Amino acid sequence: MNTKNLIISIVVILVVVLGFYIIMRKNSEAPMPYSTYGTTTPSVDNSVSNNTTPKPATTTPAIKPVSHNVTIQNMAFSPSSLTIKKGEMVVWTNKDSVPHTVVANDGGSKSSTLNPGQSYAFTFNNAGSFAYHCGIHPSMKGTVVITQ
Ligand SMILES: [Cu+2]
Repeated sequence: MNTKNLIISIVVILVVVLGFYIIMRKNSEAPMPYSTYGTTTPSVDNSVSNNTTPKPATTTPAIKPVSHNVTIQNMAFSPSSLTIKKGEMVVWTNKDSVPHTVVANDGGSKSSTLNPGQSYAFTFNNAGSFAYHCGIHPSMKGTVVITQ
């Protein structure tokens, strides 16, 4: 009986001491992550903003070439004469109520029929002069001058 009581009391003491240990550990560990989170969060934010800020600057010119818009409206190309640089793109958009086309005078390139609201894009990789007209309405004329 005495030894049993001793063993039980020792077990109880061990459990209590273990319980204290666990509570002490939780209390001492809890502030640690908070303090480290507090110090790492601003540095993470800085690296993210530093990484994202230059990204658009470097990717934008690589993906998107410079583009110029020519509006097709009131049976005319506007502007009818456009000067661009080699490698740049021209986008013709039909804002008229009838279909039009963009056809090179020398027959080199030709858009499909542009219905109202449709666009045709062409990138000029060679310097020179590109004279064009509407294949449906030959009186509609335009010129793109491509400089080096
Ligand atoms: Cu036309």
